[in-house]
Amino acid sequence: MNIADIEKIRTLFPILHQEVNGHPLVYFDNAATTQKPISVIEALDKYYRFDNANIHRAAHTLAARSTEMFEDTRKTIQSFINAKEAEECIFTKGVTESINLVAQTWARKFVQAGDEIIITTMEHHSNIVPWQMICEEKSAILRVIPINDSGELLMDEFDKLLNPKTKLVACVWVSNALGTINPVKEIIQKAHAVGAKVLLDGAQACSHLKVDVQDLDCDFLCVSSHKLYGPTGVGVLYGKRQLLEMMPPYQGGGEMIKEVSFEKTTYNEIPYKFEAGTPNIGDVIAFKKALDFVNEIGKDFIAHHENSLLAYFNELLLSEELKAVKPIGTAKEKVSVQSFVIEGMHHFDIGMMLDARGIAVRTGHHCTQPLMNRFSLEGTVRASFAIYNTLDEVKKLTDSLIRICKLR
Ligand code: 7TS
Repeated sequence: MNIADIEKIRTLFPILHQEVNGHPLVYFDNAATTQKPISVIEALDKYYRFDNANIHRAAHTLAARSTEMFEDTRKTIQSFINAKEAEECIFTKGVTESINLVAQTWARKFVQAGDEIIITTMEHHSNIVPWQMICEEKSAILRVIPINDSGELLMDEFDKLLNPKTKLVACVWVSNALGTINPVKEIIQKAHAVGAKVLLDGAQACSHLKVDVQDLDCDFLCVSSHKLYGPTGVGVLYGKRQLLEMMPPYQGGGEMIKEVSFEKTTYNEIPYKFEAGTPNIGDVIAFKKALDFVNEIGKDFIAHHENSLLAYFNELLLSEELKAVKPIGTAKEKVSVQSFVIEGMHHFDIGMMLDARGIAVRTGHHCTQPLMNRFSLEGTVRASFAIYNTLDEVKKLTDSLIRICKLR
């Protein structure tokens, strides 16, 4: 890792250069949302100053310009995830909407009574509740892959759950609470062998890992812009063309139609069939700049730097003064997310004390209540590191934790 490079990257993020509670901000809540580089902020400003117009509809110059930029983001995300075609990338509000879209269209059409959907113990609520809703509606059955104490999937148990009634495996690629990287390629191969489709929740994976949907052969991948240095309110649903074409529309309205009469409406081609109404144009356009930012730095460099932050944090946690700190999520394969608890202290109090020193972490159940139950916890403190974080900041966190541990 080159410290000079990281210092240069930090200059691209205006928000990092401020004091919080009298201390320089240390932002370790990146799994909730990442900060945005200046290129993203300027793209939003430029769009509303010079280019704002509704897309796909008018003959005028601004509309043509904004349509071109909007579709440019689609091409950029296509190559970012290596989809075969840009039309396989549908813009949504985020991962939550991408999952609900598949649940309410594909699953509603193809899941029947007695069919089974498999998820994992470490899913975010957004990859649990939509499937519970469809299972209830269809009298289908939700099955859950258990995990070990390190937070790794028990793949033998997955093998036992798979059967010809399995219609879908909906699985988080990287756990937001534990950081575990799941063996998704193996999961996809095994699921396909029994004829099931696979949806990957890529909310956390896409900012840390290389993504190649053709190599993975996943059927659906859900992506969120705001966890990838882009604006909030933008996500992507990737789906294989053949599947998207078989799916009914999600919402009815403008843009998703070919022709409307009171007797009958015919639907537009993909991706527009799934993009009813005026989308979040400015944020989609700015999302391209976030993808460009990640591409310029490169996933190898990002992974290398983030892994060194995680390794340093875990090394510091071994100190005698921090022996009350218990890491939660110790999988062999993981990204730069570390949950922990301190014996005898409430996670929320720890979060407040860290905030008093300008350190932003997440506390609570991280929208993974069943996972917290698996560890018999109400919640954890979670530090999640991104490309602009430094070893020095990690040291500040452990120094503060030492002080907090002394208060026990
Ligand atoms: N899936 C995972 C694994 C997530 O981490 C999140 C958000 C979502 C789905 C929802 O994504 P969205 O695009 O709809 O926002 N995770 C978190 C978090 O860990 N703390 O705040 C939000």
